[in-house]
Amino acid sequence: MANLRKSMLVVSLLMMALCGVSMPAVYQVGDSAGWTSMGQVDYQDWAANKNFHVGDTLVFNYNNQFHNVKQVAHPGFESCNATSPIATYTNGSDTVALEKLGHFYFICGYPGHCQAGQKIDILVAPATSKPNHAASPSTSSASSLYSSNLSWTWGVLGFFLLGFA
Ligand SMILES: [Cu+2]
Repeated sequence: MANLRKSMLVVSLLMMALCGVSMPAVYQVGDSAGWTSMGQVDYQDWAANKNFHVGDTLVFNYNNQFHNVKQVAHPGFESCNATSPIATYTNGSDTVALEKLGHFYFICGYPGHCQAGQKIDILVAPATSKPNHAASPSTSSASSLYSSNLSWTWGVLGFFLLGFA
């Protein structure tokens, strides 16, 4: 029975790997510049070439004497109003889990910093919208959606069988 369990585990892991189920990623906001108002970083540019998925993590690194991180709703993001944040982070090395789909808006709550560009809009998209559809743009999203679902089915099936083997 042990061999069957092992091979089922290998098969299910292999299916998940082959079909491109992406592993959670950790993003340091602004890369080495971190979370700053000094103008070296265009945070919309920084976010624009990344694909954020549920399960990914953001890390905000900054000097907490001069900055903080306020997660706000869309109006607060647009108007740089941090008076009713959804969440506030002040450690200086803050980890934020992206737990659901949709927009996450973050601004610095210090006066003038958001206006100076210390604000970021993170769009968490479904894991199926991978950037690898250059080869056949018209059909690949449908097929990758299918294969991704299939791989999850196999993965779930594999673990289910493991539990009862
Ligand atoms: Cu700031």
